[in-house]
Amino acid sequence: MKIIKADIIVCSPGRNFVTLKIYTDQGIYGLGDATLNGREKAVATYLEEYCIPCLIGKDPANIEDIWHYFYRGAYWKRGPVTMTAISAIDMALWDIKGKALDTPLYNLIGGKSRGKILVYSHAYGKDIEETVDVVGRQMEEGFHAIRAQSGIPGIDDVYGVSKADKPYEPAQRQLPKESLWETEKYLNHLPKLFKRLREVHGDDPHLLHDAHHRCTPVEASRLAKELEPYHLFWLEDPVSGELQEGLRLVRQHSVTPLAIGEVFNSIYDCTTLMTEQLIDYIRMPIVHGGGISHLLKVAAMASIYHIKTGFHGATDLSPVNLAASLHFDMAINNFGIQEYMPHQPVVNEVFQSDYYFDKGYMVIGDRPGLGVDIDEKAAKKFPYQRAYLPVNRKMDGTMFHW
Ligand code: KDG
Ligand code: MG
Repeated sequence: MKIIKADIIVCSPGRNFVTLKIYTDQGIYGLGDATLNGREKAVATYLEEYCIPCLIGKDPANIEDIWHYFYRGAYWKRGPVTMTAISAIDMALWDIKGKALDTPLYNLIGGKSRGKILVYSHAYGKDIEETVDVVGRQMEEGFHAIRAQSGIPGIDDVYGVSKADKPYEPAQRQLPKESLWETEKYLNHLPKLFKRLREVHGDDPHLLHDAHHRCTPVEASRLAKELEPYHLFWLEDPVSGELQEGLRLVRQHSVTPLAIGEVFNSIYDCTTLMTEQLIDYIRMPIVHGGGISHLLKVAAMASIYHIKTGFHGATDLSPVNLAASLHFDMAINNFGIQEYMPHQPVVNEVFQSDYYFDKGYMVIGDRPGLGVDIDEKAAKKFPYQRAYLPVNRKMDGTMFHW
């Protein structure tokens, strides 16, 4: 089999998505998600200008060799743009292999390790009581694991909380929105939220929280320690992860489980975290972490250190990535949990998938490959629109992590 052509489909059904479609001389094609929120065209150009010309004529069966061709062969290794492009190629090649062998992806990477995939939802409210109510509603919908974020008195714009009466979507079709932040207010507020959640909803639901890279190690240590009585499933991104050693302090001071990695893009971003057992869950998604081939290595290394996966799954990762993630979650032994933020219904006009939510779990079908397709005619109805994630400043104007 030979690769004869590859197209990039950039569309915006409610939000931007970049999809790579690789065609073979035997009529089989494969899809890969290449969406990097707020930097979509950078990945599309990298693929178009540098990767696709080198793909033509290659045998799509040689996934490992092609991965290294683009990783080692580029000389300029790693980085989110490059790794998202490599991830998209890798996903598309696994999709082709599954279709060629007429078997679902999970079968190619170990078969079924479980029957269904535990997912967590997003609950948020303008204040503690509203968040507590939303968590209750999601428990009634069947979720066993729920991420809780709430508005904070004195902070106008809080990560993970939608002010408008519509689903949370941080990327906006305007120049970056500037938010203002004060960590001290957040640290004082958060334990009150989780105290109330346990009072009202008891011990059963798995509760998660995303600190979204906002704390220093000592602030994160205080937070993780004060949250201990409420037994979180995980505290996510307690510190910014560029300095892996920053997690040491948090670990020394608390037994709250820690998750990190949604902005990582290679195994080298988390080797210290794994070998020193500084985390409990690794969140690098397939779309930004080097694809299925690289994540298999990350998951294998994680398993040695009792670390489980908890793939990023926000709505800026397309249904192609979600399908690949669910197959992966199904196959590996050290799967932990999958983030699940349902896409807006309009997204289903463009992408057709066979996964579905059932009583707190995702279930996948047995279509060959990733089991997801794209309707290119429908995609054309939703042209790309430039959008940015917000930026964040401290109250005095200093630039801060978002
Ligand atoms: O594009 C950025 C979002 O994907 C991110 O802010 C979402 O932190 C996130 C999460 O945990 O889903
Ligand atoms: Mg996050």
